[in-house]
Amino acid sequence: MPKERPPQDKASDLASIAMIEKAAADGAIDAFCRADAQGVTCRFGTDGVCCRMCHMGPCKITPRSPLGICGANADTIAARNLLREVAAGAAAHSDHCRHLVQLFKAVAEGRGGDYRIKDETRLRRAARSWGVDEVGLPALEVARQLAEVFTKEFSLQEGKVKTLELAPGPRQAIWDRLALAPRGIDATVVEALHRTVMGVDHDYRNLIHAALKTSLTDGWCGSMIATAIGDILFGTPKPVRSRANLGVLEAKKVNVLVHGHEPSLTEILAIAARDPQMLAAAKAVGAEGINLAGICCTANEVLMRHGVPVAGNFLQQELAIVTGAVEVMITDVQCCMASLPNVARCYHTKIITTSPIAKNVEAEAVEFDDSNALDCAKAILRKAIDNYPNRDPRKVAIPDAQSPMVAGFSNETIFSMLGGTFRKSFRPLNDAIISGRIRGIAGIVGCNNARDCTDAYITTLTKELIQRDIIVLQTGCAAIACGKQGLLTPEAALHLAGNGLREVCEAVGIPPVLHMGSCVDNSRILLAAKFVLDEGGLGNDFSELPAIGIAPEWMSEKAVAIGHYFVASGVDVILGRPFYTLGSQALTKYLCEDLQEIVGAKFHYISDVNQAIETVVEHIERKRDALGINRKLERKLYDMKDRRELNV
Ligand code: BF8
Ligand code: SF4
Repeated sequence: MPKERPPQDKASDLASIAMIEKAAADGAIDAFCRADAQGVTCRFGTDGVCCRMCHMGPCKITPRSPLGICGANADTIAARNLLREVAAGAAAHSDHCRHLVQLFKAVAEGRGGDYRIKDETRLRRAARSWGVDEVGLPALEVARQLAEVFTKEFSLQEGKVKTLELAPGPRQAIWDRLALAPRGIDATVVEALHRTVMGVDHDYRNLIHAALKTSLTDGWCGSMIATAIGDILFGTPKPVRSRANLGVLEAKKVNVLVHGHEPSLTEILAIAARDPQMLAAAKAVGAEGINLAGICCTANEVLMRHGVPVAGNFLQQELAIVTGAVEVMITDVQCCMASLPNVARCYHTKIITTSPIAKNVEAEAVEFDDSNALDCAKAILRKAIDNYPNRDPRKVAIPDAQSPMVAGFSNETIFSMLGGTFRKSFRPLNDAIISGRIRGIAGIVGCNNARDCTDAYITTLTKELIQRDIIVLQTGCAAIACGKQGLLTPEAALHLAGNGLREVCEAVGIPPVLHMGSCVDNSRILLAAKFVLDEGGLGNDFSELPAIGIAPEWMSEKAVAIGHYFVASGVDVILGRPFYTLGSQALTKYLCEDLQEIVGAKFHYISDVNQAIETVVEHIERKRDALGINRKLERKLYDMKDRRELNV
């Protein structure tokens, strides 16, 4: 039997540790147990040299059999596998985007049911960004034309997607020169899959070219549009106070957890949960009210816009159920574990799936209908209310753990916080970086991973970097990990940030770690970097910025796509665990060295947090040197001769 880790090696926060222990006592099997049961990982898998692209295989590469039956070597096989991951990750973000585009189109055409355009200023700004002349047009007409532009981004067969034009000019020129600019999302993802079929692309460099191109349909297209539509329909996030960790669940209320990624359902649930009729129904079963809380990126979406508290990140989805206090967990797409109904069976919790493309044999499926959203949301809430009397008080143990946090840092917010309402500007940030009070910018993003001690790498790295005057931008489960540790409050700046960063944070009233949203909102980080470039004084291209991206505990294929679009944009990326490429020296060298010459950035595989801290600092200081902003002011002692020369 493989060895089981003690709870404190599985998770780094006390609430999670307590629930891991409770799960064991209650007979619930969680992801950590299953990770331990999996034992040592298959080397052919982690090395990326297992190929099942055709049915002569599966083939695996070993010293004795260095070629698959078709002759594909380790380089080809590992690169093909990696490209498929990028295609899957980009497809996930972009399909999520497609759903939002369809909803946006329906709203524009007056078929949007309970959805409206909430932020017309954002709509008009987006229209201008995507080349729609909005002047003099009514909002719905602007939306209709913009929806058409967005729809074309999926179907474009030739040329390149329009969203790329939001990137800085020099980066667009690099993409053009390298033929990296993708055509439509659908065509690009289809091409990626085609190229990985047996007997097509065998050049690992060409396959990575395809991976970078495909990833751009995510970061500089699907995710960018998903963020824009989210803001238009549901409101552009502004700073909002809330709380994070399992302690946000309430013993005397009906607890409803939203989990997944698509914001349309949760937006309406947030409204439905405040409905007086719903509240009366909850009281009628003896509860004091309805408590809506989130898990994963759906949590980030409703947190940013409504201040709805966050119960946890990826690896707390099962642990939330283990509290015994959750009436219903509502899932949609992505990162919702297959195990949820199994864990729920130990308690009274109902798992409800809502997407026709994401069902579970053991869960109840209630299809969510956009055109009848409020009624659907209320029907689901009613199921939660009806389930409240089934709660078994002997099984309830909500950890007394929650930290205050401030989220909602859209770029619009950062602009006005830095520059003031009347002089919105990134200038103070650029000035602080140029003067050295802030050394640089780190984007810490992505998941947590059941094979690691959850959240430990993310939170240690974040604390150490702010201490070294590096401002940290976050999204996804990494942001929630830091929220649980109290790092997302302005007060954290006082205690933990270095002197320079602290001064800046105090002056403008921001935390040293900025929560910028869900994983599709990594597009906000890309745009923040662009606004820094536009402001001037820090180079012309992303590759010149003292900035770096880090995914410390990533696990999802979506993170593979995200890593690629950051590198394709010229931003180095540190990965806390390597891609499945170590079986190919050539491919690993290509990703971690050669790409530097080609796109101006590369990947770093760094599993040790201390080494990651060192690499971040070195990288940022090297970029500062190249920009010439690390120049020491030389103090010259003048003698009489010098003085006479100065006078002439
Ligand atoms: O899209 S960070 S575990 S929830 S994949 Fe998933 Fe990873 Fe969390 Fe959001 Ni992103
Ligand atoms: Fe084997 Fe080649 Fe088929 Fe892959 S594509 S399974 S390496 S024969």
